[in-house]
Amino acid sequence: MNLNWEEITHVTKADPAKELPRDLGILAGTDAVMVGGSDGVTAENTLDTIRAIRGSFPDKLVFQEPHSSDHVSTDTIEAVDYLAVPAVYNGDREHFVGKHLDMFTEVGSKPDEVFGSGLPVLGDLVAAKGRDAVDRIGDKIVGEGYVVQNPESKAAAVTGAESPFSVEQVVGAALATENFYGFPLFYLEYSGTYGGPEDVAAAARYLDDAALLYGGGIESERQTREILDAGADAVVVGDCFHDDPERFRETIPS
Ligand code: 1GP
Repeated sequence: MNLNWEEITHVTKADPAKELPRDLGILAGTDAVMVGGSDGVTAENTLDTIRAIRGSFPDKLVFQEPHSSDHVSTDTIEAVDYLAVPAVYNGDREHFVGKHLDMFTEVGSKPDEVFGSGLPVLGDLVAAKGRDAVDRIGDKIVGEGYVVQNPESKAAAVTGAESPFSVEQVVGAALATENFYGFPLFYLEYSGTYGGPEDVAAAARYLDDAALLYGGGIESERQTREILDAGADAVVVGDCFHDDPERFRETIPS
């Protein structure tokens, strides 16, 4: 992965199931866009969203954050810079490990279905093509160690994250992200509510290599600053982008 988080402090999360703001010019000051959501997302609406963003900002860094392999297609993979794939530490088995194994099982054993070459595959050829397919997406996949801290959120309902982590557990998850799982990203997800700087400050003290992202309830530059000052590499702003584009502008640090 070749991402420089020194240059990324503000990330916009665009939900493909929601309408985009009429004026996409508001994205000018954001450093990256992450396309993904928990409900009503398909590969088609994901691709439409990616294309709309690319139409206004061809060089904007764009991630797809799929919550299911159904959201991913050859076209979405080609259209984005990176696929950010969450592994939810306080979620159910499916959302921590199950979906990832399923994804690699599919890519390894049915590369044509994933990449659509149309060639018949048998025996060793399957293995060769499976490895090739993984090589093709390997450079794009960014694993995210993920903690969902708002049990009332849709993200928590979808991932089975019923219990938020204590600060000590957040620290443990940050340490495991960097020292055991080797994910390049650690994401504190307060989706829909502002969680404040406490978890961020605790996690930041233990992360040297993994980038620390905070998302949830950010509606002002003051909140953005508070989270960045606590040690996050970047804030992620979602709802406000769709619901209140004028306010969204104010979340971008000047
Ligand atoms: C959601 O972390 C993002 O996945 C952003 O949260 O929608 O509350 O801004 P909000």
